[in-house]
Amino acid sequence: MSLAMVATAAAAASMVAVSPAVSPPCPVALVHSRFAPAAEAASRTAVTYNTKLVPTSAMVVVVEFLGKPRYEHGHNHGHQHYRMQGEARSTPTGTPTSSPSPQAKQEGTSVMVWLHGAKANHTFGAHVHTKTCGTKPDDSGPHYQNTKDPKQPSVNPKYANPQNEVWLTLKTDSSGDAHAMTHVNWRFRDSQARSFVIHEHATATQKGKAGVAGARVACVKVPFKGDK
Ligand SMILES: [Cu+2]
Repeated sequence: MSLAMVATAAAAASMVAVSPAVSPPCPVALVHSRFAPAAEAASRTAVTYNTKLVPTSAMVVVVEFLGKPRYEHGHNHGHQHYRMQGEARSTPTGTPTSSPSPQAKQEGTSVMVWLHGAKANHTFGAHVHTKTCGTKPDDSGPHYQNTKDPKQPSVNPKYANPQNEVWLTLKTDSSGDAHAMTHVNWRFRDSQARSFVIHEHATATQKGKAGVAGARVACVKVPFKGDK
């Protein structure tokens, strides 16, 4: 192989590496933290309000990425394997684009969460909230909604539902570990979704109670991003 051919092959390989078909999407927000006592909220990324359910030894990872994963069903162990399928971050010629195409925008947003070392065999409801975490559980404000319910607090299933808000269910195993992800068909408005809140039980869906999941037991500061 001539030197020129080697160079061409290397260039081709590097172009394959940036092709959206084979590279995972870049996370637009990624937080990895241990939970601190709520009193330290000003300086810490993740805080707990209930150390029986989420001890300070527990850890959390929250990842937001644009686009959606492609599911691949695994064999018979009840969970899904997935491969991330990103949106175009560059044109086929490798030239960076200034904004995602309308097609890419339609692919929405995915949020993945790993919880490690929380109360074992417990089901937590969790959502993206509008404000950042504080020393008090309510400091994180209401749920982030793509279409805002004019009536707040929003318990109307028309607005308080997992397509208009970001909901996850974290069901821990016997070691207190859980993993969950969700996908919505829209992008966050920048700086308007600032925390990931873990609640004491699963999220209700019925009228008058939609989106309610009990006390806020822990909070993670996440700078969720939209298109900009
Ligand atoms: Cu919530």
